Amino acid sequence: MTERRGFAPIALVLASLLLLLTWLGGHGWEPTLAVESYAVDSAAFTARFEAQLAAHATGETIGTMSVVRPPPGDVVVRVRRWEFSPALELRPGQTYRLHLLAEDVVHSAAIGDAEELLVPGVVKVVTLVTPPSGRVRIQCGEYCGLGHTKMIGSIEIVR
Ligand SMILES: [Cu+2]
Repeated sequence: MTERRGFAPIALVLASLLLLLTWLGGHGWEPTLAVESYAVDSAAFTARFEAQLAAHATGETIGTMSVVRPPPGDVVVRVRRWEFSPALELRPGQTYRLHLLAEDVVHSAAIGDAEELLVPGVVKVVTLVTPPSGRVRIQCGEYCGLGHTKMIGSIEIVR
């Protein structure tokens, strides 16, 4: 008898666990935040930025920002008040290495639940395996002035 009464709470716990796992499954995609970083001089970085723009810009813009559709692999992202540039269109289920450089002051790149501090002069490389669809939210998590709260990058997943 005691065992039977004990069943209801256990079933409830199991059901809750199942719900939790289902919920987690729905949020299963997580970015891999790399731990790689290297020093760079800004002229060299700008040259890479411009080369990427020349090779992979779609011709579209979002506001004043160019939209770039780079192939999987290395992607150059310039971070400054108050933008992550360029706007990116990435393919689903591919691996990209975002080379992020803060050009003016300290910023950060918050992607998912993780965050990388960005200090001028040092590139942080974030490895990103893209989700099947939707957008990847990247925003600044380090107060950097008036436009900080609107400093959100545009990464759209396109086929
Ligand atoms: Cu900021």
